[in-house]
Amino acid sequence: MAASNFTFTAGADNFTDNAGDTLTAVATAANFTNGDGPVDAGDQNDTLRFDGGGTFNFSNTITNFETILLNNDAAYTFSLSNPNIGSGQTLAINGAALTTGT
Ligand SMILES: [Ca+2]
Ligand SMILES: [Ca+2]
Repeated sequence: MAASNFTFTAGADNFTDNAGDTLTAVATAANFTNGDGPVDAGDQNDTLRFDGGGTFNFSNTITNFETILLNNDAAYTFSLSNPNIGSGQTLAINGAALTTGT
């Protein structure tokens, strides 16, 4: 099983991960935008990592990620839609980096 990495850019990003790869995609508030998608992480346990907080609106076409990793101690707001998580799938949010109480 190979590991692959992708970093979102300021422009419109679209890609499909290779079958069998475990993907880590890195996003920030500046480069994860409404214009992004389709982004299909495909099979395996794939991670969408957010470096820094912000407000993130997921496109309907961002699919097949299993984990959202909040990589910094910051405030995050997410808007997801049904197609982001396929039938019978789960999406875990890892907030271990969040250490500031509110
Ligand atoms: Ca982008
Ligand atoms: Ca996946």
